[in-house]
Amino acid sequence: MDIQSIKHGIGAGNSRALAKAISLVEDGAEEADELLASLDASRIDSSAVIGITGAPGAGKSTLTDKLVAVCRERGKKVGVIAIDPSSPISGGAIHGDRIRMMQHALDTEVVVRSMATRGRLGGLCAAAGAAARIMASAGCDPIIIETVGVGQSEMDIIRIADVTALVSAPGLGDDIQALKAGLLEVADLMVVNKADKPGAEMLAMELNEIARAKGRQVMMTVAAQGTGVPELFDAMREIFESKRSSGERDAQRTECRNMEVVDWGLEMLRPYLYAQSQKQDLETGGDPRIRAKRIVDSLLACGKDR
Ligand SMILES: Nc1nc2c(ncn2[C@@H]2O[C@H](COP(=O)(O)OP(=O)(O)OP(=O)(O)O)[C@@H](O)[C@H]2O)c(=O)[nH]1
Ligand SMILES: [Mg+2]
Repeated sequence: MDIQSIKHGIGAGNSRALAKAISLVEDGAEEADELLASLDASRIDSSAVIGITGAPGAGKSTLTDKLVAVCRERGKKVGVIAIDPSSPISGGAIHGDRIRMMQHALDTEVVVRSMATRGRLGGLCAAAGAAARIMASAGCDPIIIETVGVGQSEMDIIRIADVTALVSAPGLGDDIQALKAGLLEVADLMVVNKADKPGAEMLAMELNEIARAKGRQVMMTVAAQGTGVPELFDAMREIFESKRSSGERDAQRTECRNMEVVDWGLEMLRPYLYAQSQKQDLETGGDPRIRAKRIVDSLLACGKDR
């Protein structure tokens, strides 16, 4: 598939062209720039990026799957980006996610992409941000970004997504304490999944106290049955629209773009830094931190001469 047909294919919403485009960007191909420059800004602007994050085993993948089903019932084309903290090869978590997505496997209006975080120099912003924009250009709205596990990737997701839901469930033990500390501060709404299990009401009440103080809502779902999922989708869409009209969404996206520039920049610099270090090692040696500073200083001095 040549670059012209990929560009044309994205505009026409062709899933194969879309997948190819994301691969070109991930592989750092020459044509990636031309492709990214040709994306549809108005589609990118109107498409909602939804983040699903939370405790391991809370039901994020099940919920994502059901959100996809709700979108499909409403005739929407959906993009899903699954963030995998493990390597692309071991891929244990992703395997399960893939299986759960099987019911949408033959649906060309559902585009699923998984992305590994391990081995990535910067955060997730670069890879996932570009993928989300390509999906949006191909007509996906919303784009759902789902994380696995707790860690740095969660904060990145919250940056990339316009609206983020923090998913918890009864019976997960101490995880909730960790959630309370950090992520509750930044998530747009909280979901108590597994509302069919004992302890769900109690958990919702606990979260409600925190949520009320922050002006956030707590919603209950039984993702396994799809209960509460259409309501959750509506609530997320509503938050998206209100953030869009208040300008908050634009401010968030601007911040995310800046982070993305940093990510890309670091990724592009990596081979140069490595090569310089190899050279330096033979000539001078010294402590790695000092060597790094020397390389960066000389790079910055070059920039000033221009
Ligand atoms: N009882 C009950 N079980 C559920 C519900 N939603 C999901 N589960 C089950 O909970 C388990 C974990 O669900 P996942 O969707 O894989 O959870 P996850 O948050 O994606 O898990 P990780 O990706 O490993 O962090 C699975 O066995 C689901 O079938 C629910 O609403 N009620
Ligand atoms: Mg999962």
